[in-house]
Amino acid sequence: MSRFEEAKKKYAALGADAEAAIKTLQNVTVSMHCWQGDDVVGFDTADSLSGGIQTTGNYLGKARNPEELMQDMDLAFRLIPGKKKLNLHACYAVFEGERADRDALRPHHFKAWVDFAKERGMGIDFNPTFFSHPMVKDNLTLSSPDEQVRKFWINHGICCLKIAEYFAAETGMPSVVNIWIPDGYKDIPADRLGPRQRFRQSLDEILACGYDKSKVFVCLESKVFGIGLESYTVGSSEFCMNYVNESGIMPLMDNGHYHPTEVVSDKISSMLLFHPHLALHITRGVRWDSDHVVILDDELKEMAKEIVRCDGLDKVFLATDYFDASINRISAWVTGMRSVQKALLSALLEPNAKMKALQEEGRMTELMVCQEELKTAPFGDIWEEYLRREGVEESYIETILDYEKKVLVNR
Ligand code: RNT
Ligand code: ZN
Repeated sequence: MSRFEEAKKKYAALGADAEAAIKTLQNVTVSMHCWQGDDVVGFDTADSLSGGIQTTGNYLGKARNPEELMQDMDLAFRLIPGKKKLNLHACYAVFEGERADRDALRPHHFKAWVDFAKERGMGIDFNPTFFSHPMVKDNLTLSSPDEQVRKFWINHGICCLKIAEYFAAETGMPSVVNIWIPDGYKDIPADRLGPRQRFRQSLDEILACGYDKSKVFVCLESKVFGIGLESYTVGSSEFCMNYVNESGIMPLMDNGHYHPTEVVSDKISSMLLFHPHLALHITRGVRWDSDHVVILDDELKEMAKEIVRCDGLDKVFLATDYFDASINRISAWVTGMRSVQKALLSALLEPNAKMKALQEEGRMTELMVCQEELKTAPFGDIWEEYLRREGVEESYIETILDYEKKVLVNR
């Protein structure tokens, strides 16, 4: 009997169906963020990264233009199993000749990405870029008291909704548009209400532009603090939660954006109870940094379990979001995306109906033993079979180091 067949039997004895788990995972889409490939630089301004986020490290081979970024993403896609979607930021516009500022971006500035996605059968998610730009004034964008600044960024938001409509029309797949602003203060402000009133007003103005809600799903991402913006964040959790409830848009939770002992895994069930959809930015927070490469750690596994247990695979939009400039950037993509899939597969390999019944019958002793037994079940054999069926090689480090030697060192 093959290792897979053996493992399948062991899972069956625990009450889980390995064949069904693999089939389900093969239909889950994960959106891969383009910005790991060039340390969130983009192609549209000479401004360095700002907005309370930071990349550290200067590993060789950063993508310097659209061609290099696409080439690197292609290698990552080849090494990642499952269905993928492309997640773009507005600062990745590809200009041919004439350039456009953020408030004047048009669909044709993203044609190269549409061609890229269509050739690979992928949809495109999108993010307005409210940072790394001279119109960010005193660390404020949509919440700025300067009307000219605020209007500039409202126009940027509206441009992005139009571009997302174009993505959806061209690829035939809906586009998730995530609004995240870095706005905040380093030190204690005197007025916490004013910026939030203006942010609310700005969001209302963006959403009033009239976009196709059947194809473009707008979401709002909260944050607890940014680097250099430690004392006050306009788009806090409470602001964003209330705003999405009022406006009917989708919440986005980034698991690097909460207090260190707070976990997004515990929030997923509550969010799905009150929202038809939830978007996630999957990352790994380490002390002050919210954006380390995703690995298969306990919290990632708990998040995946919650999505599966809440029957949320069709309701949750999964996207990666992290940036590490200190290691090979392609390996960062592959490790993070594979980790998300590993966590989902492992969650799908749990006998959830049986465990739920144990909980309801108050049989907590048996529930604990069952959960502990699952931890040493032969997960690796099922993962290998999944990779084999997806036609993806198991080990990826050699391929990446080879590409580093042949391509990346020459940049
Ligand atoms: C920043 C947010 C945001 C960004 C991207 C680049 O803290 O997580 O999602 O990471 O927009
Ligand atoms: Zn995020």
